[in-house]
Amino acid sequence: MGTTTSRLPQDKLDQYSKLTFLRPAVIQRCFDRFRDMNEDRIDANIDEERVPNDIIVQEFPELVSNPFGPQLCRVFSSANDKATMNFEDFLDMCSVLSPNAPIQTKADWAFRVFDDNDDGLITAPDIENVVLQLCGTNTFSAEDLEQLVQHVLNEAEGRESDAIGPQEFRNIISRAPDFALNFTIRF
Ligand SMILES: [Ca+2]
Repeated sequence: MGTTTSRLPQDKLDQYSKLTFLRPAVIQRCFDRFRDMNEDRIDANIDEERVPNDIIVQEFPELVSNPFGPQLCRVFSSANDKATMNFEDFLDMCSVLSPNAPIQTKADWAFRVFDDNDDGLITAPDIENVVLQLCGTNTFSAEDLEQLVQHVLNEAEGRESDAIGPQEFRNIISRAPDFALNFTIRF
């Protein structure tokens, strides 16, 4: 009990250091934050402990102020219903959001966040969803929204297009230096 039970075992720490972009001290800090959110605190099996996404979002000021906070948790969740995270899901998210993660890795996960209907392409419904989340539902008329979406798609591909694929998305991100800042949390 006490502080010893909340420390990650050394073998797990070594394993996570190899699998993530995080230093051991940061991994331990992530573990402490995860355990603080977990009311049950089942010590027997770290992998079985799950925390609802909405609690994780609330506990992270960086996520609660991010309009994509809930979707971030969803894409990193290994649960069937995508509504909870275990520690490894949570650590993967922390790793990708860390300043050490390469921008291409951040871009690949951001693609999954924006690909709301999970069909491997960013199309009009996904962009509409992004715009509505960023600007609210009352900002644009349906016609304006449709024009805006088509404009975004055409700008991205540099030609008439109805979808953005993962590679084009990486190219867009590489031209947007602010993107990495918006997809980074310091722990
Ligand atoms: Ca899609």
